[in-house]
Amino acid sequence: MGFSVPCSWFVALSLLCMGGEVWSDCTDEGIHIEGGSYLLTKQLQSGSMLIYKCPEGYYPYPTITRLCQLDGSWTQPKNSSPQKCKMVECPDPNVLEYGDVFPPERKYFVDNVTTYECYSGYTLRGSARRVCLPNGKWSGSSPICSRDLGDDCPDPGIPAGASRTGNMFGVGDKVKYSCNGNGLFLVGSSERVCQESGHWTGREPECYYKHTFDSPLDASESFGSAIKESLTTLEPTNDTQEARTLRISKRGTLNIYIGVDISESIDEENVTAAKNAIISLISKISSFTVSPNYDILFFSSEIIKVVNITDFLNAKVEEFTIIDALKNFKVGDQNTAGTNLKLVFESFLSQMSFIQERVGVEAFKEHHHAIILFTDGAYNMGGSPAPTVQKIRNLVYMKHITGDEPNPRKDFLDIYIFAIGEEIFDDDLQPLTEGVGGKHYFRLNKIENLQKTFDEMIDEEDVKGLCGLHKAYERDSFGNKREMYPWWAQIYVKSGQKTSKCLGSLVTPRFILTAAHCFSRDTVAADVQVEIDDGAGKVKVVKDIFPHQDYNISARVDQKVLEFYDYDVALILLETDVKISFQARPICLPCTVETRVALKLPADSTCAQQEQLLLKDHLEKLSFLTKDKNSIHEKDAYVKLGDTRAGCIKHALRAKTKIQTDNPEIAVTENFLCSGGRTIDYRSHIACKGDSGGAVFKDHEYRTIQIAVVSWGNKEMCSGGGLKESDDTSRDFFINLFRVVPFLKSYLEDHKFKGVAKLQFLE
Ligand SMILES: *[C@@H]1O[C@H](CO)[C@@H](O)[C@H](O)[C@H]1NC(C)=O
Ligand SMILES: *[C@@H]1O[C@H](CO)[C@@H](O)[C@H](O)[C@H]1NC(C)=O
Ligand SMILES: *[C@@H]1O[C@H](CO)[C@@H](O)[C@H](O)[C@H]1NC(C)=O
Ligand SMILES: *[C@@H]1O[C@H](CO)[C@@H](O)[C@H](O)[C@H]1NC(C)=O
Ligand SMILES: CC(=O)N[C@H]1CO[C@H](CO)[C@@H](O)[C@@H]1O
Repeated sequence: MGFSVPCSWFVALSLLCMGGEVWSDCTDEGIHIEGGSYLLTKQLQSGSMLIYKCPEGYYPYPTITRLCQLDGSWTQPKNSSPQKCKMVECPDPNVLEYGDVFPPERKYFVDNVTTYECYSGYTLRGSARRVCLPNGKWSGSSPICSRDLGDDCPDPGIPAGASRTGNMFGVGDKVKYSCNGNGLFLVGSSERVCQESGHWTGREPECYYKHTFDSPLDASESFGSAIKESLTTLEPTNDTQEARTLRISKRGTLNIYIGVDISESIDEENVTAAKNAIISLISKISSFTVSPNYDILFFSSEIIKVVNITDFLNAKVEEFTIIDALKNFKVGDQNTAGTNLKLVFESFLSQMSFIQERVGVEAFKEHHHAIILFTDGAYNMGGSPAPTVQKIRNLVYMKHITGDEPNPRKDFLDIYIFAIGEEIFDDDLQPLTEGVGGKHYFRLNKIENLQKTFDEMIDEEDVKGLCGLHKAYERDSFGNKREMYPWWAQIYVKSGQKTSKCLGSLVTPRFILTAAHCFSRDTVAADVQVEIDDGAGKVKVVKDIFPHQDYNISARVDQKVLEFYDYDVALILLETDVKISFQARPICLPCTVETRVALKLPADSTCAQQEQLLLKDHLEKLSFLTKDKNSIHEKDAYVKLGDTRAGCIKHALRAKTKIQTDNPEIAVTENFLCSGGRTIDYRSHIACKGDSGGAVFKDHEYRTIQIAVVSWGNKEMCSGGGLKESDDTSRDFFINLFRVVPFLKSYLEDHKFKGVAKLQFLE
């Protein structure tokens, strides 16, 4: 060859060795496949990749891809049998101990059904019936026949296709797995140790063929639980607690490094699909309470940095900035020939070293690192990435860990690899994964499955408990925006022939918070109807209503306040729980433990600290909602605090029909927040009649915290409702929830209501 780059068999896979010289073309002779089809990446030119395709349930055999070589010949698979589509096989289930497998066969193919029975005296765990699936895996879970012999750990069983050494299941005992037979390789933990907790380390390994793939559901379940474990902020309640559950301590930082292969082996149109999958991943991660730092790059023979993690050290980087950077990325003139996986790890390593230098060694100890790589693993430049991965381990573990040596820092590094491509280099890729617990190596045969994996990754069930969690953008086209404001409720109150409307907010699955003035003294539960569309019926039956005990509209008539709205809050108790989902979820309330966690305040922080954080400036921008026909809109409320408050509340006196005193503080007590007015810089919206009782809220990252309740205004400016802007003197008054905590606590925390979920308030 006319140039000096050494060409290994690996390099022969790429275009790199072709230089600019003219080479002979290949022919289409003898390349067809029985029962399938093929495609060519560059017709019959040298360097073209031939990719065989088979219908579902079949795989190309003996090879998946062939390359048109420089001399005009196609690479030949080692096995010279004619190319055809073979039926997908599942690994041998006849490895069951103390039980029988029906039917006993030598091989099992797609749709074959097996059933399992244990010998007498043994009980079955796992699936009694399994079906061989088109992705080469058995449905369900491994059957295990075991007898209770008082072992510390349960019998870990033997996965299909594998054999196990080690039959002792006491604390410290070790079992080892390998896969039997031709073409099978092990994915997952090859070794598991029985722990004091009665659990085995790691996760049951699996035996894969080259034609075995993870379904998006498999991948999302295992990746989702692994990533969730590192994302959920778990606070150390007990310092002697096992270190594993403390992946991110209060001060902890999560750094996520993402690398996407765009070399020719993963074809170009799929880059968009990969980008969308990453956007989906980032949005999923952001639905947790932790906001990680990201480093995102695309790579081939060179790397293209899209998001630089060092930017996060200087300032907060918003999620949309990251997403925009990803969306705007285009594969341009970059040299996409060749793959340098080593360079990718070197880049991540240098970023880690940079972070360590910047934050210092002590603070770096609190940094958790997760590398997520998407590639087929066909690196052909730069050499093996393994030594660089070792350097990353040494850096994060803060020492060189060998063999079975205990590693107290093992929870601080995870390397996940999503192997995607027509032909995957498992032997090179799998050893690069790192981390304890969940699975770290995934094989996906289609890039679409990547997006599905992340879409399904975090189950709504998993984040059910989180108050105020919401999506940042409207996802449905009906304009009902439930996913943005999952806590909003519509309230109808009947009074004789008339029905009036208020808004409210879901604060626990059973309670709605609203304004007391929505009800009259005679209102009973049967007059009230709550609508909140949780997917299980829109209309909710009301069991009881509880206005604040000090609410009394005529309490200050003698002081010339004809309508006095202090303590204008009420709680509505529903007959049954609202079904919690992304469409219906409680908002966070002040002075609760949940809000403390959402605000990432320390465990010993106070209610006053929450207030300072949420209402800190002399002007604080809050929001509230209005309903207009069938859609809801967000309104701005600039609340005047500190020295600007007096100037705001004096306009209360304009409400002549309600207030005839000349001292505004008699009508507007300290319990009210004041909003409205306009300047060059801002303009509040004005509350309309139907907005009463609605939440006045503020978002903190992905959580919404209710700060006040819409109570009354000094001017009637919007009979029709909708988004009306304030004029110079229009003002709205909201009940500040920080002033009515004892009321909230008495209903939401105390044990008055059997079977109703309680909130935990701060001391
Ligand atoms: C398993 O599947 C193969 C291929 O479809 C079929 O020929 C065979 O009869 C099946 N065996 C059983 C026990 O269903
Ligand atoms: C912490 O956990 C350990 C082990 O579970 C227990 O023995 C100890 O009493 C706990 N300490 C506190 C303060 O709860
Ligand atoms: C990332 O940013 C740091 C410092 O801001 C810089 O030194 C480094 O070169 C950047 N990395 C890349 C790959 O652009
Ligand atoms: C409301 O306040 C007025 C004036 O102080 C008082 O007469 C009345 O009894 C109060 N109503 C209730 C229900 O407490
Ligand atoms: C690896 C992979 O998923 N390749 C896909 C790239 O995009 C084309 C066209 O959309 C698909 O046919 C390939 O399967």
